[in-house]
Amino acid sequence: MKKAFITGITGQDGSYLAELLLEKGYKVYGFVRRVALEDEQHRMSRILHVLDDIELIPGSMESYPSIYKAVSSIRPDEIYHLAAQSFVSYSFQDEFSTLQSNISGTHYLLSAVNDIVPDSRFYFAATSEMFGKVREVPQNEDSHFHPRSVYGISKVAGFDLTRNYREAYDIFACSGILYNHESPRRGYEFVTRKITSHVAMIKLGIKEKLELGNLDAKRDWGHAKDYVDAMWRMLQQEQPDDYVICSGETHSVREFCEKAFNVAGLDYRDYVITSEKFFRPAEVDILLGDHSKAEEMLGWKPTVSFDELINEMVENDLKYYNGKK
Ligand code: F7E
Repeated sequence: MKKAFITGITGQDGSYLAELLLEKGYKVYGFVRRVALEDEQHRMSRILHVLDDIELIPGSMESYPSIYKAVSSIRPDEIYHLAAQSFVSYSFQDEFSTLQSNISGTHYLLSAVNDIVPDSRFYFAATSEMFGKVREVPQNEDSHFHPRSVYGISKVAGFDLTRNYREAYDIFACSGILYNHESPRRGYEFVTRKITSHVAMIKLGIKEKLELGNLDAKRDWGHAKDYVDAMWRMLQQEQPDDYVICSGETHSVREFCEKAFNVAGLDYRDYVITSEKFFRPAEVDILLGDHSKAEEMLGWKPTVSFDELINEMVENDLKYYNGKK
């Protein structure tokens, strides 16, 4: 039985990936903070339904010894490194801890993998935020990096570390350059879930308004469930490589609002207000990816459309808040 080790297993992607790997017959191990183990209902809400089928190892991406111990005890065949401080806005408020945990955490894990299981396969969660202030539209694997946040900077460093372990030590290490990916399991701080949860609360009379920042930013949004499948495919290839994973469409935050409010029969212009406090010191104006390489090499392409994604998220939040009333 193949063994997979997932960091960030309690997050949106970690939970979908754990389900996928269990379906494929893997033994799944997750790396979690000790506090999560003490507060299952909240911190592990996305993986409660698979808790009996997986094994959780307590530790921290800030502690090399805990990472070393976890990798030594599991000796995984595949490692999926998803853990990160991933909220771009927060990275402006706490630059130092974002850099520390995102860069050192990745470096510690790569180093432990190289020492203990050099023949295993390693996946790094890179991001379209590395492109930042883009020079070309759409972007592909060869596009220039110009990150616009400390989060983006930390991911460029993680990407370079991953590539360097591949080139210097022959580790089977891949990076998925994933564009925004959403689902009903998305955290409430990200704009899509913030919008769909507010649509539901406004529809049900729990809230009156939705305060947002830049409505003109454009993103390439896909479904997280599709994207974790691409991660797995990368590690099944003959050669390690890096891939852009995206929907190949770009839409503005305003368009997302319009469609999400429409699902509930509302007009976003009656409820959305903008506030300076949600604008970023440096914004990524437009992201649009080209997934030709993934399609050709991995046989991967997205299966959920923009409209389907929005419908699923709004319906889910309507059901959730209805149950709370
Ligand atoms: O913002 C604008 C905001 O926070 C999207 C992460 O998973 O995807 C995500 O990063 C856009 C930005 O995601 C609000 O200014 C307007 O232009 O949902 P977001 P993100 O920053 O694109 C990439 C691929 C990652 O790697 C990241 O880890 O929406 N926006 N008003 C707002 N954003 C938020 N959060 N809240 C607002 O009120």
